Amino acid sequence: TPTQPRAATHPLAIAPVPSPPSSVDGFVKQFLLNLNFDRGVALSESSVTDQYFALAYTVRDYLMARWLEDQKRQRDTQAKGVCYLSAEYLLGRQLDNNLLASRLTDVASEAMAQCGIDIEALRAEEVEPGLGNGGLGRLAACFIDSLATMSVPNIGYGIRYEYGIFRQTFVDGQQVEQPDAWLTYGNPWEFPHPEAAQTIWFGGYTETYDDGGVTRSRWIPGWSVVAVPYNYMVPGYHNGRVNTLRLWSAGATSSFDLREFNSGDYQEAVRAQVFAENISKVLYPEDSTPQGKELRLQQQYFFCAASIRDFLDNVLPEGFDLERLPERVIFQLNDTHPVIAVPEFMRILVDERGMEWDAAWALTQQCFAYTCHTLLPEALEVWSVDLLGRLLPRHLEIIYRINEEFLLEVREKFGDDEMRIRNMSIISEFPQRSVRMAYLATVAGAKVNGVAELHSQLLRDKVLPDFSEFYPDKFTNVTNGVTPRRFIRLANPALADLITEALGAGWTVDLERLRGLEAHAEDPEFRARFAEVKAANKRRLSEVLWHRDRFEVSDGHLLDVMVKRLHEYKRQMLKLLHIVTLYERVASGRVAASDLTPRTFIFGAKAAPGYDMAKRIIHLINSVGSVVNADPVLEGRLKVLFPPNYNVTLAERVIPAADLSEQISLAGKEASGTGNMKFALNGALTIGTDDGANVEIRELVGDDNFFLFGQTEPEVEALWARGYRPAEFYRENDDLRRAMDLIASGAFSGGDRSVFEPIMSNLLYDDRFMVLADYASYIDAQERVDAAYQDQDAWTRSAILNVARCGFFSSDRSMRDYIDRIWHTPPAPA
Ligand code: RUG
Repeated sequence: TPTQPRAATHPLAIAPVPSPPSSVDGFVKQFLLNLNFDRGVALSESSVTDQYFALAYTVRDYLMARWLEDQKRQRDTQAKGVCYLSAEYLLGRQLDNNLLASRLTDVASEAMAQCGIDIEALRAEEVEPGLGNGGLGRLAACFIDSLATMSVPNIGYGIRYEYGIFRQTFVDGQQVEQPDAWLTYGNPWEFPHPEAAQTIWFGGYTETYDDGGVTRSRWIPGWSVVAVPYNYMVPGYHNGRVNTLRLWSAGATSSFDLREFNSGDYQEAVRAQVFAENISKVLYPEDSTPQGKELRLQQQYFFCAASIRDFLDNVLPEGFDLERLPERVIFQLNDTHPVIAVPEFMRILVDERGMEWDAAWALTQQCFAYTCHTLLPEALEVWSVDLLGRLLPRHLEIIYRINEEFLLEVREKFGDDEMRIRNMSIISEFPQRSVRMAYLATVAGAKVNGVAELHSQLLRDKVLPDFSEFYPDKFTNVTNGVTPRRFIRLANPALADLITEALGAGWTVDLERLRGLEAHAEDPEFRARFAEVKAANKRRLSEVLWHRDRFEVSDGHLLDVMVKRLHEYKRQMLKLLHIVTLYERVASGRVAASDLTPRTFIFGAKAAPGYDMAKRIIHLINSVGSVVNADPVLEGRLKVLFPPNYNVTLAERVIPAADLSEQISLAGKEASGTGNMKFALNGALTIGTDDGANVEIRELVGDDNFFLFGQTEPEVEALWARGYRPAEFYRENDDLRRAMDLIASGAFSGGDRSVFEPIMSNLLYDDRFMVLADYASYIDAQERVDAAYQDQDAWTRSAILNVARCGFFSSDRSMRDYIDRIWHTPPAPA
């Protein structure tokens, strides 16, 4: 396959705009230049879209010199860097982030004002790139932000999906998915390089041949597509560094068959193009539930192959000694999605570069590391041998050989324990012969990490126990984190200002400094100001929701928020049973409405389109909301709001306004969670189980500032072992029975008892995630919440302590941990 000619050692092209900070006049000039020359319009004739694009181009212009410098520096120094391989990047809007990073926020606002433009309208114009499903994709976006901020050389590699995560609408309370056509008006943040396209091959067969007396195998592929790189700037915060995110878009090798076209068969003429473009057409809307679809495997191989080749051919200098690769790069596998990169890397080394197998394998085991993000067995990807062999026959051979040699080592260490061999084999035999990608990643990776202490421990002890015994030093933990730039500075400017006033600048890149707020928590004046920030954020959210969905957030309500993907293990049903319980108590006259703590419940959740139970639960939440919101018996003291299409943009408004953060998964099911961190850092108190990173949040903020409930993971295990019969909990708890009976009676479905029957019988007779077992404890914890909320000042103190003690959850700290424990990549010198 042809490789692109490398750009020679030409002098660095300096962008025409000086680096910031700059004058407002200079900014206006550049903006007008872009409006005129890139959009082709005069200011007086320009649309909001034109103005948004011109503004984005102007920000880009200011970042450009830095970006080019960084690319040159990375080429010149060849310092060790991280190639982050991730099928998802849930970036959120770029404009504000890039303005903030480059210190241009104020200059840009003033410049727009001088042009008679309201910058808020331009902000609202940006379509968020939804190239991820939830936590996993958002984590990748936080990580690349932190790496740039910490001056660590990094290329993020992924897929430029033409359609991101679907846009969710509700019709009669039920989820309807609309395509997310985020590229309709173009994307000012990307730099396409069709001239640097790679050819990616699939299919065909393998054959052996004699190579000077050695029998080797080679791949004769059957068909190909091209991978076109699109580069995105990833600016560090206030450090003048700009890393690169490179997303691949698929196209046909030859787009058009003129003969077919001339003969009148238009469809056939473009068939190859349509087929090829399908590969990067849509993001799979799954989270924690893999879909064994051929197209998904094609996507995975497509971006991994393009990325590895890009790194070897274009990023490394010509003639680079591959033996030294571990000094130069680490490929971090974000979950199992990019694990096919491992056999691809081996194939290139052995088949294309003629390296001996053992040497190639030794390199692979130093150049890859694997992050696991789940504990759900069904979320660990497997590919049938049949499919893999058809799509990537040479890779399957390589995987077989890796497995064969690995199992020999296992036999050496553990003897001929056939059961263990079968359990550890990368190839599983049941229910069909398939490749266990998590096992392959574990064998290949220099390190394997989980994403929170508890998760890493369970990963070692429960999910991969044989492997952790075999490789005792391979397993480690890196607790997730979130970027304080987006999730405090941008999302919560009022809090950010208050913190800066109290602690001085610097905390944004050194979040442990938030500890300094502990002292301020004792200051009544500071508490009053903190409470005013929260109240203002609620008002701001109320405006957003009114504008967006015609929802009203009532003054003085406790804002109780559960936003995350809809999954049974996350237990939105438990939250709903709490709401129905409160409602039922009042509706039945056992409790007076005036005795309720006024609460507004906010849900945000997308369900995978093929996940029926999750979609039914969405329907139920909306149905309960319709009834509760309309029933005068509650005197407006309970409100259930479910704004559709929860995304990063909405998160940035909801999280800073929240009082209570719902993190209520069954213990042992949520690997980490990252929403939990965002809420705590914005001064919401958590009601949560001892699961994922909740455990670490609680340890840090203290039991007094956290509402713990539910079984621990060992208790869950013990209950399964004893035999869990959810119906017993239903029978024995009056509140629970009444709430469930009310739902079953059709009270939320216009009298139709069948609509939600599948949810009810699932809870009663199966309840995999022990909603009923944790119900009593949850209701009890919610009563503690109500009581605590009565004392507003004490609540605010707890909220401040949450902020003060959660600096640990900065993604900068996560990056430091990856660097120390896994990557060993020093920051690039200035
Ligand atoms: O479900 C996990 C979250 O617990 C975690 O916080 C996040 C980032 O590590 O990843 C989520 N995840 C896991 N998303 N997809 C998977 C499938 O493995």
